[in-house]
Amino acid sequence: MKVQSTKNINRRDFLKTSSAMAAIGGLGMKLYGGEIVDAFAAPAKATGQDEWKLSYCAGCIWPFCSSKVHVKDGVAVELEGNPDNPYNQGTLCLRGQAQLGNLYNPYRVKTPVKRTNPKKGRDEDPGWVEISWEEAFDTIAKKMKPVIEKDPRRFVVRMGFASSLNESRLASICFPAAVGSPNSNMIAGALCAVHYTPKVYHGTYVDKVDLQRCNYLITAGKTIGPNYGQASGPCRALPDALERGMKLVVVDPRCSSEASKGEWVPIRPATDLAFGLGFAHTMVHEIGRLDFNFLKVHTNAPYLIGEDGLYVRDLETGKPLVWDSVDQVAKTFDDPSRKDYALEGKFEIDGKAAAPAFEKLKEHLKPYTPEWAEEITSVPAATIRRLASEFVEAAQIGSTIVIDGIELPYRPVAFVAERGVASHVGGRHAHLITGLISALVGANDVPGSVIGLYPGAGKVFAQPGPDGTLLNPGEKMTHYYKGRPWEWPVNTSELKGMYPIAHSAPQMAMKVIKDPHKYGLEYEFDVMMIYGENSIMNVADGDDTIEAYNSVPFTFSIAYHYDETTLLADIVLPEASNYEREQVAESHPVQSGDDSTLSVSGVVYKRPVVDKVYDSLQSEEIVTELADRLGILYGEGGLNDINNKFHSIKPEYALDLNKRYTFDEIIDHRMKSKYGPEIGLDYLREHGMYHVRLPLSSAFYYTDYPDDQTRVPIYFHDLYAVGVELKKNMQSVGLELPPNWPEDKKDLFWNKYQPLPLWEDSHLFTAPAEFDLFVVNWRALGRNLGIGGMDDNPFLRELYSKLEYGATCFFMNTATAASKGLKNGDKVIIESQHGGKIEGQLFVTQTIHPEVIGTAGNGGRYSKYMNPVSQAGVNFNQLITAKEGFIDSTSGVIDISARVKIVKA
Ligand SMILES: Nc1nc2c(c(=O)[nH]1)N[C@H]1C(S)=C(S)[C@@H](COP(=O)(O)OP(=O)(O)OC[C@H]3O[C@@H](n4cnc5c(=O)[nH]c(N)nc54)[C@H](O)[C@@H]3O)O[C@H]1N2
Ligand SMILES: Nc1nc2c(c(=O)[nH]1)N[C@H]1C(S)=C(S)[C@@H](COP(=O)(O)OP(=O)(O)OC[C@H]3O[C@@H](n4cnc5c(=O)[nH]c(N)nc54)[C@H](O)[C@@H]3O)O[C@H]1N2
Ligand SMILES: [Mo]
Repeated sequence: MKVQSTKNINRRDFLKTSSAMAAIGGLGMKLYGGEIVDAFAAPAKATGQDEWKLSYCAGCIWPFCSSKVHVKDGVAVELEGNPDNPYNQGTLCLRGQAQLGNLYNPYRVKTPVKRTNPKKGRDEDPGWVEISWEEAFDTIAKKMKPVIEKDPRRFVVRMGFASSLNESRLASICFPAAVGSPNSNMIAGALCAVHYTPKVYHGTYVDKVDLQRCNYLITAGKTIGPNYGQASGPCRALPDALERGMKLVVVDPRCSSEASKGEWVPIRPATDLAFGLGFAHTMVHEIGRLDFNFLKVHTNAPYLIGEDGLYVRDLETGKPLVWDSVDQVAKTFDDPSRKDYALEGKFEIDGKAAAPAFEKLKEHLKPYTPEWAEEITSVPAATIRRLASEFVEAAQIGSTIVIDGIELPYRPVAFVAERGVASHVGGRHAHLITGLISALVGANDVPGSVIGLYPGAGKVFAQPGPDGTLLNPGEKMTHYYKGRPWEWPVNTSELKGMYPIAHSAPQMAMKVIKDPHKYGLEYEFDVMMIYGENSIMNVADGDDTIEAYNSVPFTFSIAYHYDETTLLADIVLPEASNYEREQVAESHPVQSGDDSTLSVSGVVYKRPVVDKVYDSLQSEEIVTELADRLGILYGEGGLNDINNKFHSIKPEYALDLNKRYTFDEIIDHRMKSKYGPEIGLDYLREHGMYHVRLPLSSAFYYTDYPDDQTRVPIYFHDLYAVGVELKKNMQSVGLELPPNWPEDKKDLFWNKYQPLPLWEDSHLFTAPAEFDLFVVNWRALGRNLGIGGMDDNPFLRELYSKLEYGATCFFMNTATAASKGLKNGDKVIIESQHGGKIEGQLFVTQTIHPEVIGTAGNGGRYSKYMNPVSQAGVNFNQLITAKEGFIDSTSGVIDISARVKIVKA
């Protein structure tokens, strides 16, 4: 087959190509690829159509930038941002602008296919043969039926971010639930265990910064928008805040575009916990100016901790006790007779020693001086001291601000972290300590600080739990508080009982799929569904993933293009592309924002803007048909029932359990249930969106924090309690550690459950000396994930190589290069302590820490069936590992850094 590279085509040519492609859709197309010249041969049919259709982008995981699509003669020819949307206000980012490439991509899956080569592997050609949808559905149903009858757990789903762009989650979550399988593995999260800290401090799975009022912002291992060029809120709010005079401090091994607009604090990778400990030490032991009132009534600082590390509880009510420093007696945390809380001191309760959590924290922080932190992080002690005192100063402890007539604490500071901090061994503690530092000055869910996600929903997400600490029954991740239930024999592929508060653990599941009995399962896997995930390229130990996938007898993939995981499927089902889908997405401000969006939320809507270019279906249509054939669409526990429950559809709009719906009808039910009878399909079709602006004060959950009842931790009691429980459960079946966790790394497993973060050396600090550098990776502007077909899109690939300066190169510090006798442009090999190797070109720069090698994004895709432009760059993930002992035991996260050496190629 001849595949023509589209590497060099320019925009005009591409659009010509695209127009024609639509017109030839359905004609004798090649299974994949196709000569671009073919397309010119068949001009679009003139129908006189010339209109702008309302839609939204879905080119990244925050799919709520509204767009308009110019459609002429049945062909989408132009995209624009829709000014009516308060988030993107008429703009689209570069990825959004390139989405026509997603629609008219000749390398899409064009028709259902089956493989004819039974051998599966990196170099095996699947030998795709075109089949009808009927044959595809029939084959899959025949394979699945016996599984459902025998043991539905034998069905496993591997889904990634490309699946979650479809907010219905009908295929990725509801379908496996209707099958009755608990094995629905989310790929996203293996390298970004970022939800725990926002959950603990705000009750929502991510948080955001109030940039309109913040005066001093520290980000660590996180971009708050502009780094990946978001078109919605943050991209405008950050520059505005900087212009207003907000100070931005960026703690990162590399100087990102954001860092270049503020103070860059170069840090040795994976040492953020040490930085946080040194920072907190300075605040508590040297500055001593904290928000003591907030600590007393809104944190667990006064809770008495016993010798066992757990809360000391009132025997009668079971409530945690505090020490009333006036009455000199222990009382329950919410006793209305309290006069004052002791934060320090040592007490005796029922003959046993106890001390307030704050006392414990203070004692714990003592050895972690800035000098100690300097040794580990390479950040000078003087810098840590200066930043801590600037932070405390800027916090304006005690000040208030009136918003909507409500007087609220005003703390215009924020310390936020994300993937770069959280995704290391010890990363959960490192992330938590940023929340702790903010809490020490009361900068939690108040104006100017870090706040929860959904405006107006404080009452839902910041509810008081029985211990007085924040509990959030409003979202589906409540396991973070108490841990998922213990299971023995092991029930789930992700070992949820042994990693009860892990983010998501597709990398564990990959091992379990390969070797179920070794991990304590009593069953094997018979059928696998792949949907928009790439655990070969995006996670770690790709060859192990291939082996695991090969061990499942039958696999089907709902696919947009022939990505690497899809190459291992037996049947491939073509998915409609972004602009061919009917879909809704919830909009709410993320990461950061200003008053234009902070209290706005709603929904965006789209429907196909053109006729299907190829013979594809939406995933919702696919699984509805499958469920029907499998007899799991109707009745209690059927797909309709699960859909009702998953989206909490109100009874009056609930789907009839015995009716087959089209997906637009389902959208109508869901939207009316959520927004009222007026906001159904008709409304959304006319307007393309629905947004509600609430009073600004509703963005700050503090307004819903009852004193004494909605506390956040400065002592990670619940994390510790989960560990205590886990140890007990494991011991009850004779285990000291999960299967395969190395004996000599036992402490590394259990210490991550400590209530106060301990610094410990991970494998990054004990690697053989020849691996003298650290490697890091970050999201690139034109490729922050593989969704929206970013890797396969010639526009984006071209922009990516130009905009992200040196993007497909290895960044190395100028001084380091000189000391190694290397220069800009040299061909080099990076070899990891774990054995992986990648080859590329050196980019010598001062914008990276001297001990670090860095590379942006993820490339080097090897599927020969995708556009060849996707092969550019390197697959960073070959340098890291998902092996037990090298991951964080609490989050399950894979360390995104490794020690490496570099040699000239
Ligand atoms: N090197 C490196 N690795 C990373 C990251 C990184 O920054 N750098 N980020 C990590 C993080 S934080 C995450 S969350 C994960 C995400 O990892 P995944 O969840 O795997 O997400 P993606 O790569 O975005 O997309 C998955 C697959 O879907 C395909 N695809 C694209 N569009 C569509 C579509 O419309 N439909 C279907 N069915 N498939 C589609 C893509 O080609 C890709 O193969 O990656 C992690 N891996
Ligand atoms: N528009 C848009 N938004 C997105 C996404 C998207 O695809 N599109 N993806 C979403 C997803 S899945 C995720 S997980 C988040 C990720 O969001 P972020 O975590 O903000 O993104 P990254 O660029 O992956 O990594 C952040 C930074 O960590 C730095 N870093 C690496 N190692 C270390 C370290 O050891 N210490 C410190 N301090 N820094 C380090 C990197 O240099 C990089 O600058 O973004 C989400 N937001
Ligand atoms: Mo992620």
